Amino acid sequence: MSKLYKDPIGTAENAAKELRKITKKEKHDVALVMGSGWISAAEALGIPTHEFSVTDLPGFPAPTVSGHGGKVRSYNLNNSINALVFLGRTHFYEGLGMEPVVHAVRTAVKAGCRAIVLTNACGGINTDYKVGQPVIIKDHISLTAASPLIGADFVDLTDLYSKRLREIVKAEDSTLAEGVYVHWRGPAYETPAEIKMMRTLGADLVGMSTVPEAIAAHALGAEILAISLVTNAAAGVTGEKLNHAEVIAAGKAAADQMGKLLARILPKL
Ligand code: 8IG
Repeated sequence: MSKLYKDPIGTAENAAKELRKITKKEKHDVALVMGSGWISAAEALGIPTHEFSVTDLPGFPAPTVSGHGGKVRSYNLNNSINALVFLGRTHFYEGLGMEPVVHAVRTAVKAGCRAIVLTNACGGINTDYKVGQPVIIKDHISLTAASPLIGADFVDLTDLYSKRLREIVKAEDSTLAEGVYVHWRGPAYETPAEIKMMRTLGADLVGMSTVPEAIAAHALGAEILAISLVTNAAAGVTGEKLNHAEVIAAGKAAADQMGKLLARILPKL
């Protein structure tokens, strides 16, 4: 565990404390962050024991996503593991800084979670990828160069996207591809030239989330699994313009399959 991160204002610790109070669960084992397009996939996990607004916990900004965004659910899966599910997340492009972006995963780790599952919708840079395809993230490139860590906190990221967890998922579905994810600040999508640059750098996927959360949770000692859903071809790949409504539709169409996958793997992490 990173020695430098002290949760200086104690908000993650406080949020975990409040979570224990609300759920009456001393400990959660695994956490899931559901990105855009993934929120309805949570239905496959069954009936939660608790659902509440993320703003019921200290330190969370009000959600900007409509629908179920901004809700937190607690599940007891197979009568054995407690899963904490965040429906939606705060993004770096919102301009609130890094603290709110990583608050959910820090809260989860403080609540006892040893594994964190990060999901997102993203653009496909790799031309082999099809819209609606899930891809396991095996590594990342940070083009924001912004870190959630402050100070001389030299965390090793060699196995950031846990090989052990990736193997568990691939054992469940051997057809799943693995790729390198680029974190782009946004909120504007890339230009075609930027996508070409990213492909040259070795990237397969591009999105506006996940990377800060992975780093912050790993620095606190959690194991990370991250899965992207390709909801559009990246700029310049097809010649079509990028359209947010299309992204949402592709997410909805794949949500059922994604939910089933998550339900199968969560108890095994
Ligand atoms: I969904 O093409 C989704 N999120 N940066 N680029 C970036 N983020 C995305 C994209 C995309 N699609």
